[in-house]
Amino acid sequence: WVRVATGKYFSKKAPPIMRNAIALILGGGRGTRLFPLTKIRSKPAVPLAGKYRLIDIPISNCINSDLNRIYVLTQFLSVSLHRHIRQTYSFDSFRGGFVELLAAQQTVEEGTDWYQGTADAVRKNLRYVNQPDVEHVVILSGDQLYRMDFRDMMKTHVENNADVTIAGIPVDRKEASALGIMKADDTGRVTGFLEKPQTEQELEMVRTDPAWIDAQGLPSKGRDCVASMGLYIFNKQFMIDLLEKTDYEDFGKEVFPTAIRTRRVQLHLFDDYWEDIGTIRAFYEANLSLATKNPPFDFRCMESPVYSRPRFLPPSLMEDAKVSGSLIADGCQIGKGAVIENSVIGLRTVIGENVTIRNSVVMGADYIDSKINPRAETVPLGIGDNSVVEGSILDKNCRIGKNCRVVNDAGVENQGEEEAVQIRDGIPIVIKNAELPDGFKL
Ligand code: ADQ
Ligand code: ADP
Repeated sequence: WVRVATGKYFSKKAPPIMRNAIALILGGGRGTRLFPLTKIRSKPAVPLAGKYRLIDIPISNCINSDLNRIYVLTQFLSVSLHRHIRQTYSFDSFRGGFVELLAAQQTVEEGTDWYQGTADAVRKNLRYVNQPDVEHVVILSGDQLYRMDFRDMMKTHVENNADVTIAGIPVDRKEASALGIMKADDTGRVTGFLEKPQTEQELEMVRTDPAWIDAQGLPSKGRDCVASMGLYIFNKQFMIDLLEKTDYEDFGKEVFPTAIRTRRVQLHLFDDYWEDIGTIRAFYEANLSLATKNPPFDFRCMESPVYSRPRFLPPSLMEDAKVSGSLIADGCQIGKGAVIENSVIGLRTVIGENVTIRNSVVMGADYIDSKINPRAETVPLGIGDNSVVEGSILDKNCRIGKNCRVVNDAGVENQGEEEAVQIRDGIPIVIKNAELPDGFKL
């Protein structure tokens, strides 16, 4: 033990548990499930909760877990993502650390193919993993909303001498077909893993007795499946050997079902809010759930904040609006008579007079329309007077005219590929930079 000037004691023998770990965040495949939000940007750059981006969630979890060496794997590199990372995540030289983007399109040596799957994406970047002081590789998904201290998971991994540890959450069997489902023995060793079981028979093979979950100290509440959360800790050497000797493309489909037979694959149980927001419907619902009194995920957490780019925007101005159950980000201007209910209103949104916005996610704008040199020929940025927006997503920099109606009145499920307004999972989406003329009706 060493006594330092502050009077606190530090043990030289107990290095921080994350010292030899790096994180790889899987920032997205082709991004088709979030299309058209991913039409002109990579998935990690998709705006979330009015002022963040998807990538801020896993990066913040890493930083709050003492994990400061972070790579983000993405299929294509947008200028905005690069700028966001560079301007937000710079570490001081005493603490050290970095957030580095690795884009598929830029890896010439490993071939010009896009990453085929999650394991393939990691394989193509093994040279960053294979550093002398790296012992553990933490692999994370880029499209989930949750708060987790990865030090707890690392503890499970190290104490069990595992080759790989998978974070798992109890779920209802209704959700099982969209997730990797595993079962474990009493020591937490994973003995069965099936990616997205579709039939009753498959489900039976990996089903967990709710009593087993209760016995682990988590209330099962009848849930009889343990789902992989898509978060893994690998021993570096095991991972390198495995990926170099096989051509497995996917962790869930190929790596785990075989690894459990010969290696120690450990389960780390977690039971708190965790949501995969990789589809339009899930993304929409997760955003709206934040605009409630007791949100399932609380951004207001002093101990473990979510970081994002500081922007120095002015507070939002509301003239005489009726706002209920909504998040209003900085720099907005909301006109007289506006009604905003259960919605997320993003940075710099301009809302005209008597506008109604219900159950909608409005992402805001990247800039404020210039008052000095307004572009007279275009519809002004924001939502024009008397317009109605319901149950919709408005991507950034939308120009919606006066007396418009963006509501899925006809109940269409999916529509459009190129249009300014498209429908996915029943949700109208006004794409980025779209301009809707006065009187537009969906
Ligand atoms: P899915 O989410 O269906 O299931 P996948 O499509 O492989 O799996 O995506 C996992 C993560 O990796 C996502 O964040 C995705 O954006 C990203 N990703 C996918 N392909 C990529 C690529 N080529 N390059 C970079 N990033 C890529 C997975 C597991 C399940 C588990 C769920 C939990 O396979 O077992 O239950 O996650 O959400
Ligand atoms: P998105 O990925 O959401 O489509 P953009 O490429 O439009 O994003 O960039 C959005 C962010 O970048 C905004 O926060 C905006 O303020 C900032 N930004 C845009 N242009 C510039 C610029 N030229 N210099 C610095 N920041 C910029």
